[in-house]
Amino acid sequence: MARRRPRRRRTQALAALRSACEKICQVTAVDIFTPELLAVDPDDVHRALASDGFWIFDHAIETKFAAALDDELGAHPLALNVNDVGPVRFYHQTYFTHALAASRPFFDLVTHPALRSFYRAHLGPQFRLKCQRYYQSGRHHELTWHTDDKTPTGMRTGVPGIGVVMYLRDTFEGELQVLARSNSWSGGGGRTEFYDHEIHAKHANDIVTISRPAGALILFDSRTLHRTRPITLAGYVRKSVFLQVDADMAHSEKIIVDTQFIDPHDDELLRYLGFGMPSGYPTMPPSGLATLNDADLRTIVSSSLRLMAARKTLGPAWRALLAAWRRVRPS
Ligand SMILES: O=C(O)CCC(=O)C(=O)O
Repeated sequence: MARRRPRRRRTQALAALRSACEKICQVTAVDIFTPELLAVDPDDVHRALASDGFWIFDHAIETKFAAALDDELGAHPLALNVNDVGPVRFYHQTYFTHALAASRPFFDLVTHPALRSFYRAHLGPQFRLKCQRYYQSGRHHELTWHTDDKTPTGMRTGVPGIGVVMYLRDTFEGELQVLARSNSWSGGGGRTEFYDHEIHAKHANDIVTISRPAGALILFDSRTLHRTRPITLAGYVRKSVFLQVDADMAHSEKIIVDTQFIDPHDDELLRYLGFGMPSGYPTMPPSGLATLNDADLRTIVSSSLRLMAARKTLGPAWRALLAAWRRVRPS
């Protein structure tokens, strides 16, 4: 009798360990990038970024991986009074900025050696993750023409950098648009924001609308003008990953990461994630109560009212029952 219990516990512990290992194996067994992407010569990417200002690879992310990542991160509820990282609502968008602290697959994607080889080819050995996000964009979202070589207050920095967009679902609405070769002239006037009408008037022939199926990978030079085409289709939600990487080692948004994902012997990884370096830039977007949408507010109000009503009615009834039980229970 005395020996059976520990053995059962050991068996349970072994079963739990086996199931945890299986889970890890399942995650790592799913390839992130396609063999075609892994065969790309980083120097070709560099040449395209330098001459055209952007580079597109259609079937870069394995479809299964893209869908699984979207399912995982898209299912997280908003981080409302939860003691963990989670997504926030910003008007027509949902941003999961700190997903490096929530998802191993997201971490493995963002830090993948293939992406790092592209950054190295274009930026040299010193590059750093400036910000990262999984995001969903719904109807009425749009982003005006802009460049990314700037501080959070819009001051041009001139620091070489790369923007990365990955489509997790087919994207034929609200696509990323880039202005071909604008990396060669955008630095001239010191501006980082541009009006739609001036781009259409002066550069209509250079606008590239990147309509692609799930799994597309797009890299653009930080000086390349780009925007998000307005989303007009009711019910449509664009789902993507966005990264900014640049050669400025003294600034980034705050990177929050689950330390168990990190290989402490990978110096380039530690530098990329900014270990021991200043950050200092505010986390985007500046979300708050005012950026929740009407449906969020309705849900919060109705669930709060239900909770308060339950506390006021069931609470006293429960306490009365407990008191009665204490009086009658055998001592
Ligand atoms: O995903 C897009 O369409 C563009 C994202 C972007 O440029 C940004 O968030 O600054």
